[in-house]
Amino acid sequence: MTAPARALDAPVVTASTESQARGVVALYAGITALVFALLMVFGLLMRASQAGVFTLPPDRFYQILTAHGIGMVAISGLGGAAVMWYFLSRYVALSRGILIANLVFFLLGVVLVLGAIFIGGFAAGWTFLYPLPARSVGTWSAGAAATYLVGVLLVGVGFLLLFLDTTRAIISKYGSLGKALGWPQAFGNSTADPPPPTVVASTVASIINIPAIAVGAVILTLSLVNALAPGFAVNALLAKNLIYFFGHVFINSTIYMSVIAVYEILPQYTGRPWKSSKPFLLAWNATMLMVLAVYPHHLFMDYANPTWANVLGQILSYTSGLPVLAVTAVATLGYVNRSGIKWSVTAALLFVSILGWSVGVIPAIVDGTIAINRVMHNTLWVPGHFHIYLMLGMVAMQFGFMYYLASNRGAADTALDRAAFWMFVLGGLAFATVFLASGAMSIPRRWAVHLAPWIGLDRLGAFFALIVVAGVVVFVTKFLTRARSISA
Ligand code: HEM
Ligand SMILES: [Cu+2]
Repeated sequence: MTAPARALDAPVVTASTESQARGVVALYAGITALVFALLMVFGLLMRASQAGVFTLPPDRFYQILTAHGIGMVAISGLGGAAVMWYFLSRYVALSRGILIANLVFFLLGVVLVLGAIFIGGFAAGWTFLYPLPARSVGTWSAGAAATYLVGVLLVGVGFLLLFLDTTRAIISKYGSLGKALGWPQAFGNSTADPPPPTVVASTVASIINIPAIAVGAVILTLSLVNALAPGFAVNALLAKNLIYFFGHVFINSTIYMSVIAVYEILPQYTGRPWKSSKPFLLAWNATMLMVLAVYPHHLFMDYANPTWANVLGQILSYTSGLPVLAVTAVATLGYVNRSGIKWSVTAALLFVSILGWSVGVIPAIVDGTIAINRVMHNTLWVPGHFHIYLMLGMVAMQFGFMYYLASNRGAADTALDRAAFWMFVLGGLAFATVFLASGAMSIPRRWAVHLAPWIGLDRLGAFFALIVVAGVVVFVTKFLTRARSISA
């Protein structure tokens, strides 16, 4: 490359390419906003049906459950990629073509997945647990299962391209992944400036997703063959290991991409730039390794899985996400404390996202304990914990990013925005707490039909879900009315 020498952290894109790319990022964010709202309405429908407000036929319920699960996971990836790309492109030269290609794969995949579910009746859950896709007992056809699997595969291919591109761009700028992870500063005594937090987080998200998506593609392909030629069998325990390695890493990486919004935007409010301190670098490196090995916590009920793997799953459940969360939470409090911060909706969403992530990890750790998991595993405790850190953590980061984009275009916060913020935060916390309480009462998860004694909590859950949805509709409307000017 013969580009002129430039300071390591100087922007590498010109103003015009930046505004073109910003258009694609705004499109990503706009689609993310809309899909979040739609899938939350799906969630509300499920909760209202469990509550007996109206009745979804069970087959429809499981279709919606499948769509809500796979849709939320995929769209979180898209929204996370938007945050990562927007900020990472300030430091390294990313390919706009790949950004567009990922979106095309995504949309094609979504069409297939939606068709498989709502036309084909596929309802095996987003985790397409082997051999369920091929054993529908007549509920859906092999063609529907195959369509779903191919759709998810297409989405995966798009993301794989994107992460290969971020990896390529990072290596070509920093020389090696180790340097982009700050190894010389973390483990050596280099006094050179460490890579900025955005680069560190993006490097981790890219590194962990490449094997995760590759493994996902393997099991999707094997399941596809099994759906079309049932004589071809796969070891079910191996299949489950592959699926959860992929699923755990991918969904966690959405948090690691989205938290970049906190690193980049909050300093604009506090006036204190976020630094890659030594603990910060060590934490990200530690989490990168642990997140790859913690997934056996999804297999505690699989007694045939090797005990050592499950023990590893338990221990790492206590430690895997903690380093990054701890350095981020402590630094957030430190940066915000006495900074004279002005609490716009953007800043408030980003701040709350760190609280939501922190709070959600506590019931997650409880569930990651084998002795407790034996009791709680298939209860609503599980959706209870992940709705906290996904909705009040990761999704809050992404909406914070959207408010940031909109307010950069002069959109002032209104009283309605502030009301929506509180509806989202308080409604979301209450909604998830009802799940936790239901789990503590051993109410099972993934049941379309609930027994009479559970209905009271279900109604409460549906009521709080409605509040969240109302808040999110405000968020989304605000962003979409501004999105066109962001891309201009
Ligand atoms: C208003 C917001 C939301 C509502 C009302 C809602 C509602 C629900 C309900 C009722 C379930 C099924 C619980 C059961 O097993 O009985 C569920 C599952 C789930 N939700 Fe949500 N949800 C919301 C937001 C989110 C968000 C933001 C995410 C992720 C970004 C998410 C991801 C999931 C996942 C992965 C499942 C598990 C699906 C499965 O068991 O296969 N949800 N949600
Ligand atoms: Cu997990």
